[in-house]
Amino acid sequence: SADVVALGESLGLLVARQIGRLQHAREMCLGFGGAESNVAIGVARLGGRSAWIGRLGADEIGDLIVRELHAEDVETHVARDAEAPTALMLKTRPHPGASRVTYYRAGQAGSRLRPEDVPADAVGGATVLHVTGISAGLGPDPRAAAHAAIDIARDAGVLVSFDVNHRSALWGDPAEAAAAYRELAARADIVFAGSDEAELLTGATDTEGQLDAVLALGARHAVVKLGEQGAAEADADGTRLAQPAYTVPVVDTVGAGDAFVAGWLYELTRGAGAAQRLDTAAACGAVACTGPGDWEALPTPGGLAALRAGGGDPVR
Ligand code: KDG
Repeated sequence: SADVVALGESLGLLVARQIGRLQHAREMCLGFGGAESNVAIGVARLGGRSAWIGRLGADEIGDLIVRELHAEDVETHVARDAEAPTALMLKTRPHPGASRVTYYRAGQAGSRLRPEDVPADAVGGATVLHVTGISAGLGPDPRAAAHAAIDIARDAGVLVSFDVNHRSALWGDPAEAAAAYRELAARADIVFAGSDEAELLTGATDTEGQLDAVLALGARHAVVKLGEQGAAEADADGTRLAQPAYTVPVVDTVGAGDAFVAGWLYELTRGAGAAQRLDTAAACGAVACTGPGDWEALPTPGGLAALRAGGGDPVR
């Protein structure tokens, strides 16, 4: 069974080759992404055992996602949907250094994930279940599936990890999003959030206040990701740590937050303490920024060693 089981939506990804508006794009590169499968790939790249639970269309984009996850040694538990296609996201660079994502996901297969799609054995046999706020935003069925997976995990003594992963495009009223996130965070042992997401979740504007508020929700570990400022963690046992960021040449920051989570969870499953978890998380987040794509630049142990040695190509 897997150490880390991640549940969520993965989507086909089309990236425009040229700078400019989507309507002027003529060549697109095909791949895939997904916050939760990014985490599963990150754990597998480090040598951990990971699995991904999701719903995909009975189509070739779905086949591509399953094939790529298998190629990355991620175990898959996938419901194939005969009535709805796999979701897509189109990424453009309107101008150098900026990126814009257009989602075609409403009503697609990932939004039809439901509790019956959750394999109880895969969740119950894991060390950690990872879910995100995206599932809550996709609709009532994926939200219920996330809660069903948490029910199984908590009954089986499996740790629950929750990353807010706020996607404003999925929500009308941010207050509705915040309420849904609080419901999930209150059931999690580990809560991850970026600074803005932590403010949405807790109402606190400073990192220390955000960490305290997340612990007050019942989490054992509260982690606020601060991008170039690193990260901060507060644990129910009184541990409080700040982690500086690693400096790397940045190519693409999409997926860095998921890489951070992958490194943190991987170390947790190996029994590492807070300092080691945060350092590996920050290193993974940094290395993930050194190449294009949502998951392609996720580090191997060699990549982490190269980064920590202060040189070399951090990915190979
Ligand atoms: O964190 C990266 C994800 O955002 C990306 O891979 C796609 O899951 C995705 C989303 O909802 O944006």
